[in-house]
Amino acid sequence: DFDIVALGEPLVELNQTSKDQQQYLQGFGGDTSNAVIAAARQGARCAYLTRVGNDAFGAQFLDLWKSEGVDTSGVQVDDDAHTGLYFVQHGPDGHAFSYLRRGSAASLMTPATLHSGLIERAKFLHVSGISMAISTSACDTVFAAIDRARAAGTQISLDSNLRLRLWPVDRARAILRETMRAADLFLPSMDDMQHLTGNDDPERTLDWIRDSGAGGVVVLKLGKDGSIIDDGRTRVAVGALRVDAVDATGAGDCFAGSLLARRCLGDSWEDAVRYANVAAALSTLGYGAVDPLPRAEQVQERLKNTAAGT
Ligand code: KDG
Repeated sequence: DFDIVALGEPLVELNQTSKDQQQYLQGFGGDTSNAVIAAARQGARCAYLTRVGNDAFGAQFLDLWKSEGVDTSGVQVDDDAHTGLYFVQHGPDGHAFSYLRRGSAASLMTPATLHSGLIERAKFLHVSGISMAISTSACDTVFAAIDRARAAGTQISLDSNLRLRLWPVDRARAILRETMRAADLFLPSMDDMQHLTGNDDPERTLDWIRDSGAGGVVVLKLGKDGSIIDDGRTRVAVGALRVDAVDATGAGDCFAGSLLARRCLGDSWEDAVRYANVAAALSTLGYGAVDPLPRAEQVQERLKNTAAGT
């Protein structure tokens, strides 16, 4: 059995490591893949559902997941499509992504090709806005996965991960609203919500989410200001760990994966969010989405030192 089964698109990452020399470090990304690897590093039993190309990058991903202990029985290999790719460029305003992903193997997922038997055996199904934005057939696949999760009693986790280059804001808002109603856990970022609602106030944003019909736990991510947990009755703010970030790529995914992992290991929401805040901060200390994802020992150590004020 599994703690977390995630569904989405893995992307090979080419990360600019220096502004002057045009050098790129190859790594791995894709929000839901990052999340499931982060969760596995915290000790959760994980599986990933996707399609990769029958190419060198697809093979590298399969090796990566296996080496991270992520089950790949739900990964299909497509002979006629490629594994997607993105570049990360760093500037004064943070990082920016450029994608080469149209027509990728993952975007060709359909409900009919969705592997059966994994979602039903998991505590959580984790999906994101990106999983639904990459194509209409992938979006249908997410809805099919959610139906299966509901029928099996598997909880549904949704990260907003809004990418406005992938879909128009009106469609993103409508689909995310529908999905957040189905979610037992919704993980929006304040940035994403600002694009969807036009307001930048956390309390009003949480009200908007509740008014949209979200009935589960909502954890609103405020970046370096931490997060607010809204369990439907009370709202609790949890502070973030201040670090000198090098590259924030994948920090939100690390947050999602670590939070889910800690919930599966029995933490309260507040403890799990506190843990995930620290894990996400540590993940920004190196370049790339996957490489700097911390392991449980590192997060525990940092939590201990933070509690002791060192
Ligand atoms: O959160 C990091 C991801 O955005 C990155 O790994 C690439 O999945 C990606 C995307 O579609 O932006």
